[in-house]
Amino acid sequence: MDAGLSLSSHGAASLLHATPSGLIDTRSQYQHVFDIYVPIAIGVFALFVLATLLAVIIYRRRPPERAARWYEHDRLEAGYALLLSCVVAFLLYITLTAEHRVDTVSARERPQLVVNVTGSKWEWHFNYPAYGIDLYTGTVGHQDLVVPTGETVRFRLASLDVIHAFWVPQLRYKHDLIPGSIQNSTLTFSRSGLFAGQCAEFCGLFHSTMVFNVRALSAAEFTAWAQRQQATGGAGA
Ligand SMILES: [Cu+2]
Repeated sequence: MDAGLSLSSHGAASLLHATPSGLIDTRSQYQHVFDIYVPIAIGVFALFVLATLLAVIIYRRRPPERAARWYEHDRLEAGYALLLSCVVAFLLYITLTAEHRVDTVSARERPQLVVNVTGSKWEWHFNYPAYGIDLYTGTVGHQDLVVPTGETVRFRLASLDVIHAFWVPQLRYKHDLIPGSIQNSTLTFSRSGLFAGQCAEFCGLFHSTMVFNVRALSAAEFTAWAQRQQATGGAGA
């Protein structure tokens, strides 16, 4: 799936897989995590189904004199607990490692554009400090978050009230907005396009109306758009 999104860094290039175009791709990190989680989840599910079926067949109703006498098995249970603990520790390790790599890249990258993305009940506010542009989606607004392609864009994610999540499904990108802190994401859009976005953290009555679009334009088109916004005070499209 080429969604046209990459996360790049000059300083931490060796930390992430490079895409064929030379950009660093955060999605491959998460793909790697996903590829490990899914087989483990399927294996655990199959184990539970098998154990349940065996229990139903082996311990089905029978005359009282033939019922099983034992009800616990310390060694088996300890081994099972140990196995599950190892699986959890392993999954935590690969998850936190992937997140650390992405955070490292976000912190080191020097962005060409910074966009402050603020979530609140129930709208998005996109602020471009270098251009003095402010965009508000309003409730059920499909206001576009406009970004240039081929340039490093840093999103500074913040929330005014509760936890929201900045989610662009087609780009396979999601990041929480935590009240009281700023989360940094540094992304590079490798091709232009329009991508639907949505708040992905239940945040109250109108959670489902927190929608927006990401519109990736060529660098020249973006500059023209930004100048139009500045000239019209945000009334231009
Ligand atoms: Cu929300």
